[in-house]
Amino acid sequence: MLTHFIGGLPVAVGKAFPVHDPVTGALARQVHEADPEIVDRAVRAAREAARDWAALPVGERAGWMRRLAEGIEARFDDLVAAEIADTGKPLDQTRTLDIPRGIANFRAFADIAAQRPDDAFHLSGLLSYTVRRPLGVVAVIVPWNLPFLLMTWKLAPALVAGNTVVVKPSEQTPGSAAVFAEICADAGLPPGVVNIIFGYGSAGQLLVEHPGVDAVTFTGSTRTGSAIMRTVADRVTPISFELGGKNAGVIFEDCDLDRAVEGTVKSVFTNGGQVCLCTERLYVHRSIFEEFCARLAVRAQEIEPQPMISAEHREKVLSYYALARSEGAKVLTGGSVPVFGDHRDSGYFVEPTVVTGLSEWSRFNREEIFGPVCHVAPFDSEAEAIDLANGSDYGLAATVWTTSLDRAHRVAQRLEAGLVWVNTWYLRDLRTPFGGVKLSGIGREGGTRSLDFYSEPTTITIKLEQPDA
Ligand code: 6OD
Repeated sequence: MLTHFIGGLPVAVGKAFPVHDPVTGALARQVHEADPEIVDRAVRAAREAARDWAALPVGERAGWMRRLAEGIEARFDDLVAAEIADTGKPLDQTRTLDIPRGIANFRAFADIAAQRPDDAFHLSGLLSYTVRRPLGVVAVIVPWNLPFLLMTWKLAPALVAGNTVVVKPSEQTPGSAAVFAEICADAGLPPGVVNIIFGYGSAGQLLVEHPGVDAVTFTGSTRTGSAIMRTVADRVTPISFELGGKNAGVIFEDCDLDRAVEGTVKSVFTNGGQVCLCTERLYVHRSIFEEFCARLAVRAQEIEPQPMISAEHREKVLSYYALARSEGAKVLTGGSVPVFGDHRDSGYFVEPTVVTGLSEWSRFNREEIFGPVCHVAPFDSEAEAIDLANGSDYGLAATVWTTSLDRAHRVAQRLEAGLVWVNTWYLRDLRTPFGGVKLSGIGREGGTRSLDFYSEPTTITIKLEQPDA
């Protein structure tokens, strides 16, 4: 049974809750559920550790981040196994993306923090400079789609900036966080610097409303994000949110069609479409629309389906497939549940699906589905494509496929999204600002933006007396 990790120790308190294997639907593990007392213990442990951790020179904290990266390398196979057990992700993706990004996150933020200069401003007779202080205890609330990647993406900058943390992974994906707790303990990380509690959204709610929490970082749905905002509003707690997306892909007639099809296959279907950056709305120039649709549909049929995270999430995705049919969409491929004839038939799979013919105002084209599915629509001009792509309440990511350099810049700069990839998708430089506009989030993390969020500057201004001439 998985236990909480508080003050450097496993804590086996709380009733058990089940985690199911998405591939088969079978019970995979039991986990202790945090109650109010456990949440309080975790926040107190983090507060007790906060002063000494913040007092360490940044170079020493960076050294701890590098030791954690080494710990992840040493437990690589255990982390891969834990992540796959909870999510049903493909082995190859887990080995090349999810777990390596944990290592990269700790190394990148160690380097960025250790090398970061402080600000200094000189103005006749005045010298001002800033010192940055950590916020204190950060609540880190992690979703189920990229559990280890996103936990470490938040932990590394929060810790290196001098904060202590209480992490609440998704109830569906506690496994890699439990292995990470062992890595922290084995590395000898000071007790209380990292605390991990397990439970449902109710445990997350207890955590963010705890008065000992100084900041909240969250990746997940817009609905949960706005509930957290309401909870912390009275205490004016700093928040950093990366929320939902309804990301557009714009495919111009001058694109390299092979690259555009393959890149779009990745951007729609990676992780079963369960990445907030996945493309769900495609706009394709009318002159290549039929060919693009046909090729995308063929490639979608070749994809190995990946399970949805839960039976409930599968029902949600299937409800959009039904909606598309009820509104008269043309289903180019998929639209149903695959039949394997083996143990996977009791898992949470849906078919990779491509549809056309729906109105831009359909809920199918306006709401985040978070499954292996996209809608494809034609456009006639660059201006129309930009309007269509921007016609969303969300603004996280977009892709543009063109061989024209001018067009690439022109269009990318007019798209209302925090992230635009041109002729590629989800290639990351961890130093860049990362986050969304509109309903897709508040704030940016990444590089020094993360360190800015996880610390606050104090400006010190000194009047310099001028010697008499
Ligand atoms: O790659 C990242 O750093 C990141 N924050 C990815 C977020 C994916 C959301 O599903």
